[in-house]
Amino acid sequence: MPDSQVLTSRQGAVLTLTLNRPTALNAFTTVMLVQLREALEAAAADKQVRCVVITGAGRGFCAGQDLSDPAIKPGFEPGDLPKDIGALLDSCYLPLALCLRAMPVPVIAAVNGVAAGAGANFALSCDLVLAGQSASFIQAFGKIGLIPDCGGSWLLPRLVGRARALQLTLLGDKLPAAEAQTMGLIYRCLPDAELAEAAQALAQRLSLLPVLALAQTRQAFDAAGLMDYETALKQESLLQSRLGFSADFQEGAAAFLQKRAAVFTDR
Ligand code: LHQ
Repeated sequence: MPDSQVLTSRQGAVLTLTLNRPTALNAFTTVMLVQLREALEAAAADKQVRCVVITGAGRGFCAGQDLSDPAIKPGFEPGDLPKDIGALLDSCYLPLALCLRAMPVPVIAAVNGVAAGAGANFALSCDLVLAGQSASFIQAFGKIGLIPDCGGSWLLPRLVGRARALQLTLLGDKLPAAEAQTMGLIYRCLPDAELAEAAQALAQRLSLLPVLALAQTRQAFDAAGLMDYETALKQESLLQSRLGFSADFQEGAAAFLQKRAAVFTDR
């Protein structure tokens, strides 16, 4: 679709989704949020896709919610009533975030420029976050009178601890990608010119691994965060039991014993 706000391209088993509103730094419109979720759902249903990369067109990754979108735009005339932002979260952000966290394959964010507000938290919700040196992360919510959304309230303290999460969100300062790596917020900061190729190489590498187990690792981490130790151990037994019957485990163990490269096929 030429006027799509989310572009898709395939390289082998890797699907790349590009947020495509470069003149507005790829700020999320209602249309883009729906197209992004639909693209992720299509990837989840397509057994040929074994890894997804998400990036932005132009100089930004995503500037968060488009504040001029009719769904939330404030009225400028006396008597204009505010819109219900919670309704937009419920209808668009919540299903998108849940879809991302339930993806049956690894998802890489290739953050090519500024990631602000919900754009930052969407990127940080991906499994591995690569960022170009000129990229930055801004928890822009407080400056416009909101709290961190798109999973940020859950994710940020878990990623960097309460003190740093509060620093990032209360102050809302621009965090350069290199510092984001140092504080453990993201996986890796790279020279801008290397980002796209590095993201593809990482995605190709992941696509050759048993992606079923990789996706379930993310789900096990997420669920274990809410469990006591013994319950987490029992969850490990249950998930491991299921994976033990998978073709990928049979293949992985056999390939090791037969001293050959494994070929994984499960999804
Ligand atoms: C934008 C935006 C934008 C529209 C840049 N909207 N046009 C909130 C409400 C409802 C429901 C769900 O959840 C949320 C969560 C959120 O995401 S709240 C946070 C929303 N985002 C922001 O507050 C960030 C606003 N943007 C900025 O502070 C700056 O644009 C940053 C720091 C991201 C980049 O600054 P610059 O590099 O100096 O670029 P710029 O400001 O010149 O922006 C370029 C263009 O993009 C410009 O348009 P123009 O026509 O003047 O060239 C901006 O108006 C437009 N743009 N962000 N969120």
